[in-house]
Amino acid sequence: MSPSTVDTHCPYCALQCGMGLVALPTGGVEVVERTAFPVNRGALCGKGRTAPEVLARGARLTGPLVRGASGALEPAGWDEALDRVAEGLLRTRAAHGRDAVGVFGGGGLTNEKAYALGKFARVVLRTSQIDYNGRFCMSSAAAAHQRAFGLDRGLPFPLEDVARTGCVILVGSNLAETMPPALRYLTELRERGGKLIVVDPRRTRTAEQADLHLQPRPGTDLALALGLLHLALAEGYLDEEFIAERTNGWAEARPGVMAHWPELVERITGVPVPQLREAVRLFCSTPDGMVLTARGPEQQSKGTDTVSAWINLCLATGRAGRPLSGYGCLTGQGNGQGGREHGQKADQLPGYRKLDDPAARAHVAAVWGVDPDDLPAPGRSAYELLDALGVDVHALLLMGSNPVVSAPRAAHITERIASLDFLAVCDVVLSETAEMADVVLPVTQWAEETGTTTNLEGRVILRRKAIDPPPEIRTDLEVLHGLAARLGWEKGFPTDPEEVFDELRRASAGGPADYSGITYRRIAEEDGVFWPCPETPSTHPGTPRLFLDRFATPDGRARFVPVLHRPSAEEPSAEYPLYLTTGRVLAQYQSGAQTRRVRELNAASPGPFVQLHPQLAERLGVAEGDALAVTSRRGRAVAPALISSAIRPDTVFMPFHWPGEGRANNLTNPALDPTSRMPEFKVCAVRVEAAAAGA
Ligand SMILES: Nc1nc2c(c(=O)[nH]1)N[C@H]1C(S)=C(S)[C@@H](COP(=O)(O)OP(=O)(O)OC[C@H]3O[C@@H](n4cnc5c(=O)[nH]c(N)nc54)[C@H](O)[C@@H]3O)O[C@H]1N2
Ligand SMILES: Nc1nc2c(c(=O)[nH]1)N[C@H]1C(S)=C(S)[C@@H](COP(=O)(O)OP(=O)(O)OC[C@H]3O[C@@H](n4cnc5c(=O)[nH]c(N)nc54)[C@H](O)[C@@H]3O)O[C@H]1N2
Ligand code: SF4
Ligand SMILES: [Mo]
Repeated sequence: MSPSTVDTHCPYCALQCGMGLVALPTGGVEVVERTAFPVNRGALCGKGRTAPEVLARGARLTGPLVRGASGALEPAGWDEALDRVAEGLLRTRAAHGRDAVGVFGGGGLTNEKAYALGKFARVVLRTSQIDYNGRFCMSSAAAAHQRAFGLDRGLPFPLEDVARTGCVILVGSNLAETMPPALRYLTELRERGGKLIVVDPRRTRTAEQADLHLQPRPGTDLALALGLLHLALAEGYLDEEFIAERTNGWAEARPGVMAHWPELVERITGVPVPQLREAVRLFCSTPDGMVLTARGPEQQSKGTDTVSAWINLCLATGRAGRPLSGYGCLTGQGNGQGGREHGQKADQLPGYRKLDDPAARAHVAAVWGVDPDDLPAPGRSAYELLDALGVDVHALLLMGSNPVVSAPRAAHITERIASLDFLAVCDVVLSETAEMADVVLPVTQWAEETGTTTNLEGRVILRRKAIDPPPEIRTDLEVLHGLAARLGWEKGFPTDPEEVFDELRRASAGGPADYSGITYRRIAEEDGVFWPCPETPSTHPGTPRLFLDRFATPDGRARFVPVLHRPSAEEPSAEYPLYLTTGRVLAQYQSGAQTRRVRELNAASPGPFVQLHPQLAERLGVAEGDALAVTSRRGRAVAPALISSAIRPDTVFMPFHWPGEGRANNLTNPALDPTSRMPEFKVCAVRVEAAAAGA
């Protein structure tokens, strides 16, 4: 490797693949292999490889924009732009009170940014109204983790363990498209003789790798998990010793399991009983095993209970808290893990502390130099916050999300955003949400700044700056510093990421996600450090594997949560006879704000589509490529037909990466999980017809 190569990580998903960057004399960077980083060992998907294209002038914002007298966004200087934001926020606060000012963050922000944004909301704005897009991502798994284990770290073990266990049940993850380099671990698993079971209503590229593919109706994973546990019990696979020694609550959970006998579960899920039996045999006849979930089972109005049901299966069969065994959630965004730990969540303080815990308030207030009584109470969850815009919340500062495309019931949310008195957006590109802003603040990108993220394994890693940003661009930390100064906080918002990280370490010390022993230097020397990693002893190695001796509950035992299956908030009816489920394609990322600006990715995935089964296509009389109108109780979307026998005949699938008439979120149901407040992105009822007929 040449000395001018800078070791860093991809700007996109939670795998946070290691990559090298070489600065080009012509500006920009070239991506080179970084084989030493263990998670991806040099492999990258097309998104990571092409990320430098978004650094180009044509793709990105090149200076601040403010809405002028004509109503259009016009170039402005930084002082004018920041003054306008400060005025906008202050005017709303004066007119409607502190909680009328909202903040919306993102799981793609580095730990330093997420921490500074949460502090800015609580200390400078003193608003309770802050949440972030991670609520739309893994919040159900996080809530279920907390309930069962007393701690939420997506994977309680490194990914390398996945390759060495006996059997993996992968529930609603299409990682062959969403984290391609991670597929290697599943391939290795099978090469070593381990088994892979995939649960997905579609036969995805991931499902094609499986020894057994279960293809349930959308929204029925809860019944499926209960049914598998029922069979495990009936067939004598429970680990009574583990249940007795390391868990509580089995007696309460057992009746719900007994109530889900195989034939009932077949009726609910559509998965034939012999396949249920085969799954139990594969999972239970090896000495160790894992269940991994992703958005499929989690983005449901019962996502938390669903994940609890899968955790119960692990606990009852002794597949948790032991080497090469356990439950894990495959977190999604670049900093999906760290972004949920340091205070941009409505109910949270740094270090994964709770805002309603007096000791936590006292600790963090002392680090921040404020009175604990001045810290606000917990606020609204992401969808509820967006839904309150223009009603109770009249000004919004948005950093790192594009809800016009990605929020459920997006047409309604777009109206709510339009009804704000004031909107400021920090972004790297002019996203669909930024287009609606009063002030757009252009910020630096991954190759141009330093900061830490925490990958899906709980490994805290360092992204390093390789090149200088264009002169008119600032970092998110500089934006917060500039705004805080205008709102009376000259100090407390440093712009040096390492200084912010050192404060974060102190704020997290003693909390569940303790980073106090992690330093930039250690991360560099050790290829990342797994939290918790307390400062003392100074030799603390970090914690790659959690729960081996005890769970993080007060008595050290894991908790069964009694759960019962229930239908989705919306089931098919005569008027809306089909299931719609939504998700991702390989070449586009999230709202597409970044990847739609990359030539190669657009060529691979130029626009939305409706995936439907040949039988359904025939019944509807539609052919490949025909424009289809998909209608739900929220609205309508139009996109070409993609006919494929990989999907259930009762279900259609749309990716959500595009705005406009093909926007999948015109259709989705914002029914919320009662515990996690996760919207039901993965299930709603729709009608499908040739577009002309639906017009
Ligand atoms: N290419 C690409 N990669 C990404 C992203 C991206 O946008 N594009 N985003 C990143 C982020 S933030 C995330 S959260 C992850 C998401 O990663 P994944 O969870 O793998 O992605 P999804 O496509 O949302 O959903 C996964 C699968 O769930 C299935 N599914 C739908 N309904 C159900 C159901 O009811 N039950 C079950 N069991 N399965 C169901 C879908 O058919 C789909 O194949 O990907 C990350 N990586
Ligand atoms: N129908 C449907 N909808 C979904 C989902 C689904 O499966 N189905 N999945 C949901 C999930 S899991 C997620 S995570 C959300 C994601 O949806 P969004 O929250 O919209 O995520 P992104 O498109 O990644 O938006 C990030 C924005 O921040 C910008 N950005 C990137 N890095 C930075 C930075 O460092 N600083 C600043 N200031 N800006 C930055 C990007 O350019 C982009 O405009 O979508 C959710 N919506
Ligand atoms: S898998 Fe994720 S982290 Fe790795 S290169 Fe692709 S987008 Fe980047
Ligand atoms: Mo996500």
